[in-house]
Amino acid sequence: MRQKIASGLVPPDEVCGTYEPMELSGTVVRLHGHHAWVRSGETEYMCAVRGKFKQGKRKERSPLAVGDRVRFTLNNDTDDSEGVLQELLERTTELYRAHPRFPRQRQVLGANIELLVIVTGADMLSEQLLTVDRLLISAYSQGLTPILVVNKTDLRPRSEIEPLVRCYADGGVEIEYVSAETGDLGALSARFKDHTAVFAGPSGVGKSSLMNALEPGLGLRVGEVDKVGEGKHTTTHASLVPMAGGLVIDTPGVRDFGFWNLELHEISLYYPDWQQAREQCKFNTCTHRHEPSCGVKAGVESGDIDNARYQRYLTILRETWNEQQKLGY
Ligand SMILES: Nc1nc2c(ncn2[C@@H]2O[C@H](COP(=O)(O)OP(=O)(O)OP(=O)(O)O)[C@@H](O)[C@H]2O)c(=O)[nH]1
Ligand SMILES: [Mg+2]
Ligand SMILES: [Zn+2]
Repeated sequence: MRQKIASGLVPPDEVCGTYEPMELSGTVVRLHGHHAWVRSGETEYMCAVRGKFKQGKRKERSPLAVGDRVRFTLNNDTDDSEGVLQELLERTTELYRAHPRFPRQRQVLGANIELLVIVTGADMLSEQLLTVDRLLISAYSQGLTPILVVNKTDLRPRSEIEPLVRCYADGGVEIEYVSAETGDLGALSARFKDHTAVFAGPSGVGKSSLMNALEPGLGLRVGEVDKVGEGKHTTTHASLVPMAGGLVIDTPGVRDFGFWNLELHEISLYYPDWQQAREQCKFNTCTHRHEPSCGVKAGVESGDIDNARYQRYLTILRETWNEQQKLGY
């Protein structure tokens, strides 16, 4: 695929000799420094990010995200013409979190997506469940459909994996067991046709490897085996690529996925399988911790709600409270 168009010019007007800028629309596939790469048809155009597209709203680092639909013009009369962004079209959905370095601000990891593919590695699954819970809360609160993918199933028997994720299966989450290594991709490849998805999860679980397996020839960079688990991030920038009949955003591993603008008592609203229990709570702002007459705690006691998942919920509540205290909320 060409990085730049050789010439995006409409022939000069014969009468006055001026060039009309050519207007195109496309999708942001990568953002880097002060440039956005925009795909329109089969071609990628490099557009300088200037003016209103550089500075986000007060609570946002950047107004642009991978997956954004934009209109742009090509108006240079040289061969290496750069596009100029003209308009950011309205988003249908977004996946966002609190910016890791500037937590008061929102960071959009992907725009106009339907599926959030939460990737984990079978070998380190127990340590990754807190991230899974945070990503599920984000998916449900942001209107995305989650798919939980357990990769690296070649490293661990299914009988050890299933009990760890049974609470999600019982809660109605779609789960796919795969191995990028052996090419056993189950039903996953059929899930992307005509959809836009984002792959998210801890570093080193095999997000890029899986995408390479799902779309041979993609050639995304993957980590070296001996460096995995050292917190090394192989993918450093989100990018959108065509994959298995749809579009997928590969993201860098998330170490922390902080919520943005979420009240403590709202967190449990995004445990859809707890809804019936929640309706039994005396207070409608119940956080299911210390409050009396709590349907969720009763559910844990009766065994209807998985205790390990509830304990992780308490951890998420505590972590979120700490994050908010630091910010002075
Ligand atoms: N055994 C085994 N190893 C795998 C599998 N999938 C990926 N790996 C290995 O896991 C390591 C990390 O893979 P990546 O695809 O770079 O992981 P990632 O999730 O994209 O990591 P970041 O880009 O850092 O977020 C590489 O050494 C892969 O070869 C698998 O199914 N089984
Ligand atoms: Mg990667
Ligand atoms: Zn309660």
